[in-house]
Amino acid sequence: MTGPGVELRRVSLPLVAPFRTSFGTQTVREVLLVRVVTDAAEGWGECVAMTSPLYSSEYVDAAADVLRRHLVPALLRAGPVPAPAVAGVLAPVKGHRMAKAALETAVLDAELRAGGRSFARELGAVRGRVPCGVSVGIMDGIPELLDAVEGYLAEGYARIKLKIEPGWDVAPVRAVRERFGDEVALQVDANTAYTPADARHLARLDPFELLLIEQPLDEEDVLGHAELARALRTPICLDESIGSARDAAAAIRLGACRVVNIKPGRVGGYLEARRIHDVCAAHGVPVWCGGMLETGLGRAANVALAALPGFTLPGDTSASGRYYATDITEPFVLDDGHLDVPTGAGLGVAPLPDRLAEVTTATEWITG
Ligand code: OSB
Ligand code: MG
Repeated sequence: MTGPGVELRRVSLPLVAPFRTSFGTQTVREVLLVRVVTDAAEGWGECVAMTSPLYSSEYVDAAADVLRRHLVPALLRAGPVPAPAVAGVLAPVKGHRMAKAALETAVLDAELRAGGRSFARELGAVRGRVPCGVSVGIMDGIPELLDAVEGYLAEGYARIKLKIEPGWDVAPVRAVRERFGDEVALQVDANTAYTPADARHLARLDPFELLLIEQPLDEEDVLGHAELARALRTPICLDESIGSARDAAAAIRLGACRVVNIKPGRVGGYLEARRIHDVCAAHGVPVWCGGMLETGLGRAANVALAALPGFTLPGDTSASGRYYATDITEPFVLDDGHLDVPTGAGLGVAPLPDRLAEVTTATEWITG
């Protein structure tokens, strides 16, 4: 391999337990990794697209296709591009923010590794460790849910998020409150499973003093969220609806959310994620760092982002062991409910070569 190039690598990692949401059940995480090789360094980016387009329109085969056919060729044609200019080079391609985020992250990682600077420092982190929450899937029954929540609380998680859907909402929330008390920081995530006609039903969650309800309505229904917000005491947090800093500004202006879940892999990368953070901070809107079942690579960058000052709520930045028995990097381990922010150059972590080889299902190399 001479000169700059980009590797697309597919890995397949079994989850420690099935993860059920209102849009489906995951048992295996198929991940697309992007490795950018420059004269000075190499860098990694993790694409958060899932196997099927059920959380959002992107999915892993489509991300690989648009990277291979459009995004990587555009980047290689542009010659050496500093990370802040990558988004502009990729802008003629509409959408595909998850694919773009992975490529930009890999370029940024290579740049920072070459310069000996960490993601945390580059993004403006103000903390050395971040408090972590955990996202708890829909279970077969309340006893199974209570066992799962008990285990996570015993591990030290600072906040519990319950996945909900029609038929699994008030009862699990009530059960968790009755068993573990009002002090537990508790929130719910519907992944768009409700409609505006469910407003009165969702108001039944109000007595449980949740931190927030995440994305109850369709991704495109920002106005619907604004109307729902007026019918609920529980603050609305948007996830799927926020694809950019402009989306965040509009949603806040409309009164569609009082909290934002910032998912770097969904908004086109860490630089746009920071702009969302800045917009929210300017409006006094608290944010937290979302997750997409990332490996240690994506987790490292998420934890760095979560150390910015506006991230005042614990994120879905759980320990590696919540997802994978064996991660592709050294595992992130919870300490008193926190994860340490990596301090090494770039992401501060790298894939363990033998482990990476074991879980790799395909690789391809793209050069100009
Ligand atoms: O909506 O936040 C979500 C996982 C996959 C896709 C969407 C979501 C999630 C989670 C888990 O809730 C987040 C994580 O722990 O990585
Ligand atoms: Mg969500």
